[in-house]
Amino acid sequence: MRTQSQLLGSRTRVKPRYALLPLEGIPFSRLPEWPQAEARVLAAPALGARFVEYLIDLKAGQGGSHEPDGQIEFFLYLIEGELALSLDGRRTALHAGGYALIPPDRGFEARCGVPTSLLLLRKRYEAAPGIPLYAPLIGEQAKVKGEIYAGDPGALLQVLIPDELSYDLAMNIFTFQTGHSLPVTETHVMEHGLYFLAGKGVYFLDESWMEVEASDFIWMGPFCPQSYYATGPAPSRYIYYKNMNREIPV
Ligand code: UGY
Ligand code: MN
Repeated sequence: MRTQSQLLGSRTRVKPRYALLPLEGIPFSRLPEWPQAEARVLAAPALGARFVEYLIDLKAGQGGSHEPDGQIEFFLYLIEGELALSLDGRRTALHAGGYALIPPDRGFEARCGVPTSLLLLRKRYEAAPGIPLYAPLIGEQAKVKGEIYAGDPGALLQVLIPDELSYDLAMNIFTFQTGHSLPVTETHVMEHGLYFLAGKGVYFLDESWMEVEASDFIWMGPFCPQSYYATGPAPSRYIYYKNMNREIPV
């Protein structure tokens, strides 16, 4: 929140093919499945996205739960704090960088002991003939090797979900050293929900370059031209969603 002596100019942009949403402009909401949490809706069908992404802030002792409905899958990533996640009768302690992918046939419960922030993505699972549903997946970012991206050691990609047909989505983390960039301007059918974890840079979206920094969210719709340069002084990092591995409906 700005003081009364500050100006109201904003980097926020909402366009048909993309949105740049600095966090300061997004109000809190309550959610039935996370009743005491302060939730911010980062992406929703109302924006044009075919998924929902929340930033959820929890105070110590707060949490959430979900009953399976056979249709919606969840990806959860801890930005800070710690979360006890109960799934399939087993409890796992997630710390910053911890994540879980929960298929549509499973429910879960989550509770934190310290103030905690997490990203939560909800998406309609896309079944494909002959492809079995995956099992729940729990992991830690620190244990996922950063692979050199397109031959540039200044751009490392961590793939949090195996690139296999049973998964209809990818969640990846990019880390760029200052001055490094994506190798091309991409244009692809997949959408992105991208949250900046650290640093700053300039993002190309559709027809314009714009400054971005930690805690910004970007939605990129299908075929939105996109590229990125990391500026400085520290490395920048973002986590992003991408729908993958399915036929494109006609
Ligand atoms: O995987 C991707 O499509 C990724 N290279 N896009 C991006 O970072 N905007
Ligand atoms: Mn992309």
